[in-house]
Parts: sequence; C-alpha cells; structure tokens
Amino acid sequence: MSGRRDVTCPYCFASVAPREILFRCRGRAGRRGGCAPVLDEELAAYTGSTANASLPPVFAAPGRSGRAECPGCGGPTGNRACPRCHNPLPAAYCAHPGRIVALVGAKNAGKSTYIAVLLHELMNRVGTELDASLVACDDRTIERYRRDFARPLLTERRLPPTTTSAATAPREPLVYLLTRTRRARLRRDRTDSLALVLFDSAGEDLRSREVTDLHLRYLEAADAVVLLVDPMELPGGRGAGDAPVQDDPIDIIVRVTEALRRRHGTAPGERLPVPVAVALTKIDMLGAEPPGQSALHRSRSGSGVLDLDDRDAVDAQVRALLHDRQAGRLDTYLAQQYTDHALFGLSALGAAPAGDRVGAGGVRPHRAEDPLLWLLYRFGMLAGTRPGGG
Ligand SMILES: Nc1nc2c(ncn2[C@@H]2O[C@H](COP(=O)(O)OP(=O)(O)O)[C@@H](O)[C@H]2O)c(=O)[nH]1
Ligand SMILES: [Mg+2]
Ligand SMILES: [Zn+2]
Ligand SMILES: [Zn+2]
Repeated sequence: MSGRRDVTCPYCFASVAPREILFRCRGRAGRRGGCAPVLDEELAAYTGSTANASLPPVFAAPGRSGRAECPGCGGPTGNRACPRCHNPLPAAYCAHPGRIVALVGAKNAGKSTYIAVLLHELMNRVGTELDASLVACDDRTIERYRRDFARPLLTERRLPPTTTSAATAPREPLVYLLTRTRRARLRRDRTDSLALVLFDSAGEDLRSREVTDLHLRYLEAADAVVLLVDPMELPGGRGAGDAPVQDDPIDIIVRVTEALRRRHGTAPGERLPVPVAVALTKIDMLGAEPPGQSALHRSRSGSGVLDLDDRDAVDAQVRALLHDRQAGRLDTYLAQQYTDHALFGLSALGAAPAGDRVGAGGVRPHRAEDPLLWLLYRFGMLAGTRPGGG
C-alpha cells in the first residue's frame, strides 16, 4: 500500500510518484569502480551554490525493488534522489511518506536553541531510551548542525545569534530521519520513520512578504506542527511598560493554518487533521513551584513509552497557564481549527542564560523531547501507558 503513495520531498516539498524517484550512482570508493562526480545542476540550483553539488550522476530506472544498476558504470545502487531537486530521499522515508514535522515560532521564541538541544537529545539520551536513530539525510545538514548549532551552544556555550530573515539565512532546511523499530511479540517487527524538517527561520518571515515560496510549501506539506511560544511574551506575562508584542503566537499559527488549509482543501468550519504541539519554551523563567505540585517541573515519567497520565497533567497545567496569562485565545483557536492539539512546557537550557552565554551549570534540557514523544505516539511509533490505571 504505502509503496504506491506519493512521496513529499522533505527538501523541495514536491509531491512525487514512487516510480519517478531517481537513483544516484554510488560512484567510486576504495577499489570499487564507478562513475566520477559531475556537477549536479538541479542540486546546485537548490542549495544556491556549486560547492557541494559535484556527485556521481542520477538516473531514472523502473527499480521497483528499490535498487537499480547504473547505466554509466553498471554498479548497483539503492540511493534514491528527488526528481525535482536531486536531494537524497532515504529508502526508509520513501517507504513511509507523509510524516513531515515542521517547527515554527516567533522571533526569540527559542527556536535555534531548541533545534540544537532537541537534535542533541535525540542523538544521545532520548535516542537510546527509545531505541531510535536520528540520521541526517545529507552532508550539508551534518555540517550545518555542527557549525551553527552544536559547536556554538553545546561546546562553546554561546547563545545562538538572532536568526536573520530568510533573505540572508540559509534557505534550506536541516533534514533528519528519526527511525524506530518496535519489537512485537506476535507480529513482525515494525520499522517506522518520521522526517524532522527544520528551517531555522525568523518568525516574522511567516507574516511578511519576504516569506519564501519554499517556506510556504514547507508549511503546506507539514504532517505535524510544533509551535514554540515564549511564555514571557504572552500578553499577561509582560510588564505594563514593555513594548507591544511583536509576534503574537496566534499570528504565526494563523499563517500555518492558512497554508495547511490550502493543501487539505478543508472547508472553513472543518477541523484540520494535523496534530499540533504547542510548547511553552523557557519554563525555567516561570519561577519555582512547590515541589511535587507542578507536573511541568517534574521530570518526565515513563521510559520508552508515553505516560498518558503525565501528558494529561502537563496539558492541563499549561492550559491553565495560558488562560492565566490572557492567552486562552490560542488554545481556543487551536481547538476550533485542529482535531488534535496538545500543550507542553519545556526548557532547552534548563536555566536562565548569563548574558550571551549559557548559565554556569551548562545546558540541562528539561522535557525538551516531550512534543516529539507525543507526535511519535500519535503516529503509532510509541506506545502509551496509564500507570494510574484507567
Ligand atoms: N531562560 C531561558 N532562555 C532561553 C531558553 N532558550 C532560549 N532562551 C533565550 O531566548 C533567546 C532567543 O532564543 P533563540 O533560540 O535565539 O530564539 P529564536 O529567535 O526563536 O531562534 C536566547 O537568546 C536565549 O537567551 C531557555 O530554555 N531558557
Ligand atoms: Mg533563531
Ligand atoms: Zn525535492
Ligand atoms: Zn555509475
């Protein structure tokens, strides 16, 4: 079944039929002969640079088995590429298309920090807990993650510079595939994957004319959305003398909703079947709560499963917090527009930064992975339990 579904390319968001997907020759390596690299014009046009665009050639083949022989050198290959932009389409992604997770948020919501921390968590602690692997889909993603996210924040402990608008920022997303195999006692093991497509964009892009065509297609293509919101920027979380809110989180989600409605063609009164996770970032700024009373301040419970009791408690607490800060409108809007949304609270850093540097205790993320775990649960990739029964 899934083999016949169209695949949405996580780089250019074109919808392609499985038989259109190209193959790329594996080229020369060690003693293996193969085609020499040539400049790939489509890839260079996509990245805007010829720097990393010299690769062994792509070719079309009816390879239903997912493998084909290169007409140039006769070598077998299983590497797939998008027919439009020539970026790699991993086999696991082609087998289970329709799982693109998009991350959005206003300027200063904490997107850049969150991307750095979430990816690190998924590659390490959380990846181990879930027995899931996070793999970058291309070399540019690996290089940019190290240079722009991991090295500055996690190694040098510097906060990310303000993300400039799409006009100057890298215009392509970081693309990862999160793959998880669920062991089943009676059935066959099931391997599923989710594409994490992360544009480190400036939030105001979503409202201005500057918003790129690629970015709009990204929003349209999203199968799940993570919206980051800075709780200190909520209407009721600010001092009376503060400047007016620049990027109301509602404005951001309205743009996302418009894009999703274009794709789904839903009537205005009809709710969108796209799960939306709304996460308050920087909850370390909310002040200490009496220990034991705040679900949000506890560590997540459950290991390798989603604890649904814990989920309900956090959801209720964040809902109360939104209403407290005159942002209940956000919750109401989501309930009207989407069949399924959930509320989260997290801290990527774990503590307030000191100037432009991470605080003395280092980066200590708190519940950073929660929205992702919920999405995995929603996509049937993670089991849910109710330890309290019921
Ligand atoms: N206290 C606290 N501050 C944070 C946290 N994450 C980000 N910040 C702060 O929020 C600012 C904006 O974060 P950034 O990731 O650049 O936001 P972006 O504009 O959405 O990419 C940063 O300068 C940090 O000082 C957090 O977990 N806790
Ligand atoms: Mg940023
Ligand atoms: Zn593509
Ligand atoms: Zn070849």
